[in-house]
Amino acid sequence: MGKLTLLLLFMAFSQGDAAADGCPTGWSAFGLKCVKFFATPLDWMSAEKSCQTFGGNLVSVHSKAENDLLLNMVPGTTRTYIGGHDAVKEGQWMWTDGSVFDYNNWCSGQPDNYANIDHTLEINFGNHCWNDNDKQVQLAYICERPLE
Ligand SMILES: [Ca+2]
Ligand SMILES: [Ca+2]
Repeated sequence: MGKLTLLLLFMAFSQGDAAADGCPTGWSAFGLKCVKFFATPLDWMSAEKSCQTFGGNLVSVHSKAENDLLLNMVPGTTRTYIGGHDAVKEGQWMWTDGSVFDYNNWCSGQPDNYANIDHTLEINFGNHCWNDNDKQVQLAYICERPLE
């Protein structure tokens, strides 16, 4: 790359609309990440791909405090995807961002692998707990991206 190209790249990064908390406008600080709720329903894979366009993934959750923060972003009873799945191996839950699956808030009786097609994770089911769901169902979703 030429010096001018590098300079333009530097300016592009420098002039981003990052807020004081290190997150772009419309995104909220969430530990060492930024998160945003997207109301337009998508199937789970399309939701993950949408998050990837922002350099992120569907959000992962690692504590009750984080789970509560996310639930506060979700309007009312809106069912909402996050990044958990057991699509690789039944019953082996993983996060799309590669972090360890070390916390859960499953609803009573869930995950039930209903009809053997429930392999993706929604966060605001029933009494605001987690459900494994059919990935084709279109739901709202929450993305995460790194701090800037
Ligand atoms: Ca499953
Ligand atoms: Ca289920």
